[in-house]
Amino acid sequence: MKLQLAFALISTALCISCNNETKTETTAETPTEVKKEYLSQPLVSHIYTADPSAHVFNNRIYVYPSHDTATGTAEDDLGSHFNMMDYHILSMDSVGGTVTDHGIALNIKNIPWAGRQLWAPDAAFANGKYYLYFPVKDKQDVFRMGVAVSDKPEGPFAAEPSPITGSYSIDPSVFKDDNGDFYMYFGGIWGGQLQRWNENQYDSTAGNRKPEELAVLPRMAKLSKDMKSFTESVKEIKIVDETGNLFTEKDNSKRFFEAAWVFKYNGKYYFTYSTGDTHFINYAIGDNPYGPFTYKGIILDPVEGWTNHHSIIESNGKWFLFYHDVQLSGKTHLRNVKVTELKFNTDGSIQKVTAVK
Ligand code: FUB
Repeated sequence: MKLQLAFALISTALCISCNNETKTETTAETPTEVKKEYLSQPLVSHIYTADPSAHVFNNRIYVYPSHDTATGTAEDDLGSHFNMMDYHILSMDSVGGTVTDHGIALNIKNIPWAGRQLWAPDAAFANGKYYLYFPVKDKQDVFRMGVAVSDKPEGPFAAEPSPITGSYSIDPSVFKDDNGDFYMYFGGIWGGQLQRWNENQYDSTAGNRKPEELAVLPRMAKLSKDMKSFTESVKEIKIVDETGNLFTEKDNSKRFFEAAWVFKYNGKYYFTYSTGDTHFINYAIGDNPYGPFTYKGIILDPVEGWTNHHSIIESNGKWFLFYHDVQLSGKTHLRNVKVTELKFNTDGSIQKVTAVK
């Protein structure tokens, strides 16, 4: 705890020169034990960014992150301090190249049904348009998924007047299968409210699962051709162990928490996700987009900060893991996105990444 605090004070001081959103000066003593070795450096340091959803559009890498801001909202277990107001899209011609911030792509004030907290987005290209998918609490404080449309990958995006019918919770992630079908994977427990949704019905009194109970499952639905609605009712996705059993809530280093991301490798579907309170990014493999997915292991060890959220893409024959940590601020809600190469073994398993030592 003491060590974490010291880290926070030092990095806040460093950030004064690189970010106009953190202004608090500090005169902390410099302890010797806080030296960290980072695998990668932040993609940008003039704003705080998190939850990077990366895609290759028109031979360029676009990153759709959350835009973290210091709004002064008090921290609580439901994540109220993650009080984001807009999105900025980042792009680069290749990993390691100059990163462009394209400015505000969508502001919460231009989403008619939105209440508060613009969380982790994703994007897709279809019908000659770019679609930005985002979770935000509606005016009743229930998370829903919205969609906004643009002619350009970097926006600006125009939000549809209402949320996607039947959508709920957080962290939309849109996967395009080889046959052109799109699926949205989503959900997040605790502050993401997924535990309140059973059989697609909302119960504001439903609490977190008890340790012996089956863990809450992530959700998915196929997207319609218009990319603005679901073609089917929302379904649960099974993540099972090698013997086919579902995880219980006490298996919290393996069960789903939030940050779903799906990709295909050698004909197999990889469902990847964060374990939240144990801070891992894990993966499970299946034979079709609906699962079940069999748990295989850890992709990314805990990073600095409470949340762990990622995306995985192939670009120019290499695979990359986009992730975030709190190197610039030391504060859990002021994060910075990063990228590193991801390597597969010949049997399709993934070589685990440790991003900080
Ligand atoms: O950025 C807000 C929330 O924090 C995201 O929706 C979660 O995945 C976690 O990263």
